[in-house]
Amino acid sequence: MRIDIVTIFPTFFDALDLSLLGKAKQSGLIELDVHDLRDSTHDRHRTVDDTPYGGGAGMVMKPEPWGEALDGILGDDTEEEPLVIFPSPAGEVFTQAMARELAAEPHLVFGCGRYEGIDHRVFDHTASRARVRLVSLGDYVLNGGEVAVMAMIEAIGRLVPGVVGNPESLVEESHEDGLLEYPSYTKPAEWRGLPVPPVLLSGNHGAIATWRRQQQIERTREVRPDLLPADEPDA
Ligand code: 6GU
Repeated sequence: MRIDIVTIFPTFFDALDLSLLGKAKQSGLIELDVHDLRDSTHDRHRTVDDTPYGGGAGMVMKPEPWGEALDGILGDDTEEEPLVIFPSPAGEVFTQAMARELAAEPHLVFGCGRYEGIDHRVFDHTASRARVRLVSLGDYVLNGGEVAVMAMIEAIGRLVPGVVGNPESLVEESHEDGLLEYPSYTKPAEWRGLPVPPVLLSGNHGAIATWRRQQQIERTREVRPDLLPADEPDA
């Protein structure tokens, strides 16, 4: 998978060299390029923002640097049409299902906005030559798209085949089956007076599976009842 990121804070993404994603980059499973939006400016101050037409608080990102930066990235993609994602609190909400969908794309481009957003014509023009999606992490406001894109790339990257060594560890996770994950325990069997639930030491795999399923349903009902299907028999 190829990933391009356009941002005014390229060093933000240095953290992607760490851990699993870093290994995926080194092995070539994920090819990541971070582009400084200011490299596509031509004035002495490398200006990327200006005051909003119609008035109002804050600044808006100018269209010209975005146009030039995206020309450079989209222009040389000859094989498959890239998908351009603009992180935005006004976008559709990012989910595990969306992460799965995006993990199957050969080329993702992330455009990180700052300030009050990007001149809207950038979205319209980009949509005339590539698929475009506005994606939000959730119902709260961040100062810019960088942290959101880091989260999305981590969620997407670990689903790219080969990035996570044991693919089975991807199956039994929160949200993969629509429920929250069951609680996990390791040795010692008793710690600070707290025992591990005895069923987990029983060796009875059927009983363990039933207990874990019950825990998933109970947890989900307590903290995320919105995730429970209406017809969940044990709910
Ligand atoms: Cl994707 N961007 C910003 N700026 N704020 C957000 C967000 C994205 N998702 C939630 N809040």
